[in-house]
Parts: sequence; structure tokens; C-alpha cells
Amino acid sequence: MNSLIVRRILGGDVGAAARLMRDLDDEIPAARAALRGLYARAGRAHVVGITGSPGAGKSTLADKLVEAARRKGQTVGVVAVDPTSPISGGAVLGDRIRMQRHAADEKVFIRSLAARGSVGGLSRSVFDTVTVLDAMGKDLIILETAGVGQDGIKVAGAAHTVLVVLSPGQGDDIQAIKAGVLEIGDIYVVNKCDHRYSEQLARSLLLALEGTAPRDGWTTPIIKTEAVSGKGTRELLDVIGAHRSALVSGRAWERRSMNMARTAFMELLETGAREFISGELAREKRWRRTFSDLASRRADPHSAARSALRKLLNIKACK
Ligand SMILES: Nc1nc2c(ncn2[C@@H]2O[C@H](COP(=O)(O)OP(=O)(O)OP(=O)(O)O)[C@@H](O)[C@H]2O)c(=O)[nH]1
Ligand SMILES: [Mg+2]
Repeated sequence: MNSLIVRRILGGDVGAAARLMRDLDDEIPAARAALRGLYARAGRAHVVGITGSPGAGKSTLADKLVEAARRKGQTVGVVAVDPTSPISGGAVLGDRIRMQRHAADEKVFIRSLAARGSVGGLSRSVFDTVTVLDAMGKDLIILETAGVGQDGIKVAGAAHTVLVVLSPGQGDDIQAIKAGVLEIGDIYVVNKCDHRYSEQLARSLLLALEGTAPRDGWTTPIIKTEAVSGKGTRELLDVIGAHRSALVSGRAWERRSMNMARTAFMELLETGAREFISGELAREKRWRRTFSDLASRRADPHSAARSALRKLLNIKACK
């Protein structure tokens, strides 16, 4: 049964892929078993993460990048992590409608995932979804994350190339630049270049980036775009391709792939450990003594947690 699903997906069955992604999201064990077969066949796609301030134009840009990539004959997968906040509900609906124009193109696969309040704005099934798209043979996978700052930063561990999108006229831009995105961007995009303050933003970004050392033999460029009209998006796709070439020739591709594997692995370990611990703590009776010792200040939380971890995870030396 699983091998049938795997064969179907590898053979390009879009419906089977969509069903598997849904089942993975619902944590159905059979779906995970099918993923095993696909994982072995994945590993060729170029995963491009897009992060940036809310409303900077990430989705519009992703949509135009899909168009540019299709013109070049590339097949594309898009994973859009929707913010769960009800405020941005309208924007999400907008994204869907915008992206719908690619729905008839069987070489494009778009999947929206809810952020579900997980760390880094990356839902747990992001990695699984990317694996399915990769196994389907997509050349390019665009991963749009919700949020910036500490949240958006996690995308760096899930992509080969990280795009940081900023747009003028948003008070939080320089704040966002400071909040750690300067270390994660491989390509900076100043979007909304039709806006009168865009030059100013590009200048302050250039200044902020000055002195950051080139990473993997790549000097971080700043690309100006106007995503609504598509201006600059073809050039941006070329730069994305150039970054891939730089990674491959400098042997950094393997390093990044390894880091992505590590992030996905770590995410599963953390979730597994958290679930295990929650399950254990739910057995109230066993812990009542600990809780009451803590509440009455007979024990302190650090020592109690250390000793509980030692017991639960069988760790010999726990810091
Ligand atoms: N003037 C102008 N508006 C733009 C440009 N690019 C995007 N927009 C508009 O900016 C708004 C937000 O664009 P989105 O693509 O939804 O931005 P986003 O970063 O995906 O937003 P979230 O996912 O909600 O954080 C939309 O109304 C777009 O039409 C641009 O180049 N110029
Ligand atoms: Mg968006």
C-alpha cells in the first residue's frame, strides 16, 4: 500500500502527493511510513526560504518567482506557512487567490500550512512537505515563512538559500535588521521599489551589511524589486541560481544540506521529548510529591528538573 503511494508520487501523481501531505499533517503513521520511501529519493531540489517583515511582499514575490522559474522551464513547489493570527486571515486568503493562477499548471505545486504556534514559524510538517515536493522532482522549492525576527530566523536551518524581504514605510524594518536577520540572509530584497522611501531603506541596509564577512564565498547582494508588477523578479531568480552555483562549487551545498537535515532531526527530537515528558507529567500521582516540594519551597525547580530528567531520559550526567 505504501509502496504504491510512493510509486504514484514518484510517477507524478499530484492527487496522491496532496493526500500524503494532508495525512502527514494529521500525523497518520502510514503516511510517515510512506515518507521513508520518498526520503530516499529526495535531496536534489534547491530549497529557498523567504522571510521578512509582515506585509513586506513575500507572497507576491513568491508568486512572481514561480512565474519566472516556469519561464525557465523549472518545476516548482511552494510551501507557505500561514500565520495563525486571525488579523492576517485576510492576507492569507489573498495569497491563496493570487497563487491560484498557477493551479492549472501541473509543474507547480502549492501547499499552505498553518504555523500552529510552533517555534520559528515553521510547522512541524514543513520538513515532510519539502521532502514530498523534492521527491516529486521539483527543481525549486520556495518556503515562505510567517514572521521575522527570532521566528523567521529558523528558516535558515531549513533552506539552502535564505531571502530576507524588507519593504519601506514599515517602522519595524530597521528593528528587523537588528533582530538577527543580518546573519541569516544570503540575498536581501528591498521590495516595493515604487515606494519613495525604498532608496533610503536600501542605503541603510547596505550600511548595516557593511563589514559582515562573506559566507561560503558569497557576498550578500541587495536586490530591488517591485513584486506587484514583477519588476526585478527575473533578476532575483538569476541571483538565486547564482547562489546555488556558488554553494555547489564551494562545497557548501553539502554543508547546508547537512544543516537542514540536522534542523529537521532536532525538531523531531524536541517534539518527541516534549510529548514524552508531557505524557509522564500527566501521571499526576507520581509527581505529586515533587510538585508539593516545589510549592512548599522544600525543593528548587532547577534541581528537581535535573533529577527528573536524569530519571526520565536515563541521562547519566545532566547539566
Ligand atoms: N506598492 C507595492 N505594493 C506591494 C508590492 N509587493 C507587494 N505589495 C502589496 O503589499 C501587500 C502585502 O503583500 P504580501 O505579498 O501579502 O506580503 P507578505 O509579506 O506575504 O505578507 P504576510 O505573509 O502577511 O506577512 C499586498 O497588498 C501587496 O499587493 C510592491 O512591490 N509595491
Ligand atoms: Mg504572505
